[in-house]
Amino acid sequence: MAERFNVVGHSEQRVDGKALITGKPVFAGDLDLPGMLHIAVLGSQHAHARIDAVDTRKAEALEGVALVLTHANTPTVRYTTAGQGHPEPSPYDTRMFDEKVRFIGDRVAAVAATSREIADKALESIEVDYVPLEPVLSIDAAMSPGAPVIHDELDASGIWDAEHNIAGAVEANIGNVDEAIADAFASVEFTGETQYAQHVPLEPHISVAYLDDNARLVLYTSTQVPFHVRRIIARVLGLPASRIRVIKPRIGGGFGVKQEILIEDLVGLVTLRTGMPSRLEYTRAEEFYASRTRHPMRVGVRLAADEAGHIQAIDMNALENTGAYGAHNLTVVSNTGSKTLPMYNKAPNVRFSARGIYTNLPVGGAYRGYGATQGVFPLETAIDMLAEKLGMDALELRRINHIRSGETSPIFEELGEGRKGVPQTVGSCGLDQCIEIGAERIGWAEKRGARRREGPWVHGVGMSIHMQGSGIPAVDMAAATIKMNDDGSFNLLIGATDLGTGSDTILAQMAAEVLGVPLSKVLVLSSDTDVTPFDVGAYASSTTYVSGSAVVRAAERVRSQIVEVALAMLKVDADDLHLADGRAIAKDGRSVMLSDVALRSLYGVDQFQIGATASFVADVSPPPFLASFAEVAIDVETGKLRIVNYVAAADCGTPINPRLAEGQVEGALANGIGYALMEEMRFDRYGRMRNPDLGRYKIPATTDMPPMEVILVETYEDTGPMGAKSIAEIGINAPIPTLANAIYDAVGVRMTHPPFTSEKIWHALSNS
Ligand code: SMO
Repeated sequence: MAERFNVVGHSEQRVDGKALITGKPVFAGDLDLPGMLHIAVLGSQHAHARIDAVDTRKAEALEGVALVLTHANTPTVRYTTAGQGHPEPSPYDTRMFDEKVRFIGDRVAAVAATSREIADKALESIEVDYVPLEPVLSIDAAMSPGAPVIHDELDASGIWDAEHNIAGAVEANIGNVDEAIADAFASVEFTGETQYAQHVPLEPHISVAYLDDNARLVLYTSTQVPFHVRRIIARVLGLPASRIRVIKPRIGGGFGVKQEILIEDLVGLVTLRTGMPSRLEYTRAEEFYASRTRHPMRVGVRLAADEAGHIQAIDMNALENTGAYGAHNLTVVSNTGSKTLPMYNKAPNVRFSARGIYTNLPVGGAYRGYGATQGVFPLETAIDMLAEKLGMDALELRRINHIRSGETSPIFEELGEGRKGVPQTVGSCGLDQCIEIGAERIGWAEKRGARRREGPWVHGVGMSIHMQGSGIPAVDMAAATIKMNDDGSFNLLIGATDLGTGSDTILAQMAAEVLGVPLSKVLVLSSDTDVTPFDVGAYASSTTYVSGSAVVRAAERVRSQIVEVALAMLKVDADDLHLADGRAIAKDGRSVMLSDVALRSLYGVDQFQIGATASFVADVSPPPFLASFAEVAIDVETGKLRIVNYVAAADCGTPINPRLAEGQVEGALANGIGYALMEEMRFDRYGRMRNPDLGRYKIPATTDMPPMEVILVETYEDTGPMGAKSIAEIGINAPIPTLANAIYDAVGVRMTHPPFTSEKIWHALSNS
C-alpha cells in the first residue's frame, strides 16, 4: 500500500536525528543562563503526617540561598498535576505545598540557591515539626473500616469518596453477568496483581524558567503537554495564561510520566519571586518516588463460555492503587476495561467495576499502556484458562471470539476515559493476519503443549492479543499551521509534542506527501505555546492519528492555495494540476517550480502569504491491534526464565514511517518485558522506597533483549491520515500475559504477581 505514497510509508531519517546523535544541546538540561538559580526539594520523611511548623531561618541565612518555599509562603490553590484536557477528570487534591504530607518524598519545602550544592545543603538545615499519622500502605488497609482518611482536607474537589479513600470509581454493566456465569457450560476466574513501576526516562523531569524582555514567564521544560502546562500553571500561580510561554525542546523519553505538571510550578514561582532564571532537575531517586508511577492494580476476571467456546460473559473488577494523589486515577482505571473488554465483543454479558484507592505511597500517573496493561494480564490469562477447560487451543478460542472489522462493542459507548465513551464500529482490523503470522513465526502448532526439554530447561510458548486506541474521541483536539517560504520550503508549526517517538518526522512526512515535496523541504517547529497552534499534547496514542489528521488538512488547504497561484501562471484548469517533485504539474506536462509559485505570491502579483491552519477532533478512536507470542525456557531447578524468541505482529494501519513504527513496538516490548520480568518499586514497612536507583531497580538494557521479531501487518484505516492508526503504546501490554501464558505452557504454574523473577517461578514450582 505504501507504493501509492512518495514520502509516507518510507523509513525516512528522523528530522531531529542528526542533532541528537551528534550531541547538540537540544534538551532542557542543556540550557544554562546567567545568574540561574538551582532548586532542590525537601521530601517528607513520613508517609503520613501533619506539618506543625517548618523552620527555614537557618536555610535562608545560608550564603547563596535566594528563596525558601514552604506551605506558608506559596499559593494554596488545589489542582491536579495530571496534564489532561479542560476540565481535568482527575481530582483537585494537590497543593504546591500542603500542611499534610501523604507519602515519603511528598513536598515539604524547596530551596533556590546559586548552586545545587548550596540548595542541597540548605535543605539539611530546614527543621520540620511533623505530627505523624498512621500510614496507609496498601489498598486493603485503605479500604478497611476505620482506615485513616488520606484526603481529609475540605478544599479538595472531584474526589469520589474521600472518607473511604476512594479517589474515583467506574461501573459498566451490560446484560446479566452473574446469571450467565451460573448457567454457562464452562467458567474460569483469575486475579492478577500488577506492581509499582516507574517509567525511567533516561532524562528525568527537568525545567528551566526565565523572564523574557516583557517580564513574561518562559518555561523551558521536558513535557508531553505544553498547552496543559500553560493552562494549569496559570491557575496554580494565579497568572493569566498570556503571561506564560511554554517551550518544549527535545525530550529524553516521556512514556506518560511527562504528561504531568510536577516541577514547572516551582521553577515558575522561584523565577517570578526572584526575577532570576531558575532550574530544577529531579535526581534519579526523586524520579522514582516523587514523580509518577504505573498505578499498581489488582484485577479479577471471570469468564464464561458455551460448549463451542463462544464467550458468554466477562466480569472484570479492578482495584487501583493511586497512591497519595489521584492523578489520572479515574481515566487509567477506565481504560483497564475500555481498552481490553471490546476485544471479546461477542459476549452478551459484560460487567466492569473499578475503584481508584488512595494510599500513602508514591503517586500513580499516566504510563504507556494506561490501564490496559494492568487489565489485559488477567483477561488474557483467563482466556488461556478457559481454553484449557474447554479442551480448545487457546489461539482458536481467541480467533472465534475476537472483534473484527465492521463489528462494534457496547463497551465503546459505555466506557470512555472517566466518562461515557462514543459508539464506534471497527474499521481496519488486521488481527486475524497478525495472529496467523505470529503463530507461524513462533511455531505455535508444533511447540504449544510440547514441553520440549533440554537438561533442566523446559520450553513453552504463550500468546496474547491486544488493542488500544488512537486518541480520545470527542475530546482530543490538535491543530497544525503550514506556511510557504520563498524557496518552496514549508514551515510546519505543530503543538504536537515529539517525546522521542519521532512524531515530528512522521508529521512532516504527511505534510511533504500532500505538498509533493521531499521531507527536507518541510521544516518542523514543534511545541512553543507562543508560536505553534494548540494541541492537547502527546498522550493516549493520539499524535499520528489526531495531530496527523490536522497536518493533512492544513497541507491540503495550502495545496489548494498553491494550485490557485499555479493556475494563474500556467493558465490551465484546476483539475489539470497536481503537485509532485516540488512542482505544480499540468496534464500537458508543463509545470512551475513551487519556489516560483512562492516568489510570485510573496513578491509578484496578487501577493499573499500561502499558508493555512487546520484543526482536527476525532469522533472515533480506531484501535491498533497486536498479536504477541513468546517462546520461553524455564530452568526447573532454579526458576530462571529465558526468552528464546519473541514475536509480535501489529496492525497500525499505514505505517507512516515503518522503521520508526517498528521501533515503537520494539521499545514498547522492551518496556513491557522489563515490567514482566524485573521491574518493581519495593517499599519498607514505613512506606519508603527501598530501591530508588538503577543498581537495584533493574530495567532491561539492549544487551538484555531476547531475539525479537516485529512484523507490521499493513491495513488502511479510512478515518485516519493516509490510513494510519496509532502504534506507540500497545506493545507494552503484551509481555506480562504472553510470558505468563508461556510459563504455564512450559511448567504448569499460573503466575499472578509480576515481575516473574526466578525466585517467584522457583517458589511457584516448589508449591505446585
Ligand atoms: S500513558 Mo500516555 O502519556 O497516554
